[in-house]
Amino acid sequence: MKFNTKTIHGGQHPDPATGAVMPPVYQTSTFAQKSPGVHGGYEYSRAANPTRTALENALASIENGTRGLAFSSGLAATDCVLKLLKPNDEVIAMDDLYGGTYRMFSKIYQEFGIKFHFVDMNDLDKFKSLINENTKLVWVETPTNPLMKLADIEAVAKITKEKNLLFAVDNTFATPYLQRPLDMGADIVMHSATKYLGGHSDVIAGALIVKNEQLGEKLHFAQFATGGTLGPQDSYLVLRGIKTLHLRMQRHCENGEKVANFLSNHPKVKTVYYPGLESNPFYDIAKKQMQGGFGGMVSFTFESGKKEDAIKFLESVRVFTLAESLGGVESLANHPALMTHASIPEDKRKEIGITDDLVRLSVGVEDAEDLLEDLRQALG
Ligand code: P1T
Repeated sequence: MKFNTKTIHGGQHPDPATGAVMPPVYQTSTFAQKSPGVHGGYEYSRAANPTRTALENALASIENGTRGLAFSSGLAATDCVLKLLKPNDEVIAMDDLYGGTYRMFSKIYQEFGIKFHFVDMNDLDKFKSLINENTKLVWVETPTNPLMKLADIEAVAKITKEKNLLFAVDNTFATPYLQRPLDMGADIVMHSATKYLGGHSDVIAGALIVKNEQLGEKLHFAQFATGGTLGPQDSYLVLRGIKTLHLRMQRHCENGEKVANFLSNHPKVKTVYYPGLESNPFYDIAKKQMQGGFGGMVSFTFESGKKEDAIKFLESVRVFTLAESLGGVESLANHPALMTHASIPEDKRKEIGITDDLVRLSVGVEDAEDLLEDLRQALG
């Protein structure tokens, strides 16, 4: 089955009780049993719920995995992976990450005795030099939030396989429409399903997808035992979103490219971060591992380098909405240093390039003309 068909039919069956084409929202916490322990596959909704199962099957299908797990947020999904670790274990993570992921690693799990190294995964020698007998997990976002850096998934996977390390890829920005990390050697794909998978800015959700069934069992055990599962109503919303993922992503990519080109030619704009620009240092990796476009996320800085110019721009947009989050049908604009990445200490932010004049755009699926006109007027 091709990807665009999988978004609609992958792992889906009409409801066995009624033939309903979309799974009903099984809004129940528990299921009647015939005799203690004898039931039809469902006992308690923290363990499994049929609406969540339908979503989890769709997730496994679109990422070419065997097992999908749906969580109450993207961070709950990440948290579940970290629960596979023990004190003294070490993690090597990409140096540019969503601020909340960095906060979880550095403020929660570091306190539990897990050591984190943050490195640019494009420096493979540096990456290899950090691996020791305690290293257990490699964590990569590609493209990264907010600087749109890429890691070569196949190259990293070659090393993690040799060294027997778990390799997780946060595929939130690319989505499986553009990139399928499990096919490139990653062990775990993670999503903030709040974003493109849900697609309509109306749900907080997360996902993990794996190929290896044993690993899937371990993750399901950690999820069931600690409780970060997604409710049936929200599972339904994400499943509905996935049905149009390919249509939305096609337009996100077209509009993203137009916005990136427009900004690249604007005299007030200094640097545009978009993997689809030929001038982008990650363009070759993007061509290799992202198929069918480069996504709808675009970040940029101002020629003046001034924070005030970024703020003025963000206060002036009219079609774009100034808000956290991304990946919905509507265009959003964000100031990473003051908003999504404020939890990263200032010196760290500056070191990796999250400057005070950096603006991040989530380019939606509106008419591109209206988006460009809005950017033109807001840039002044
Ligand atoms: O918000 P939540 O669903 O818990 O997902 C966390 C998360 C994980 N990974 C990436 C790449 C993300 O972008 C996010 C959430 N990001 C935002 C809310 C944001 O505006 O960047």
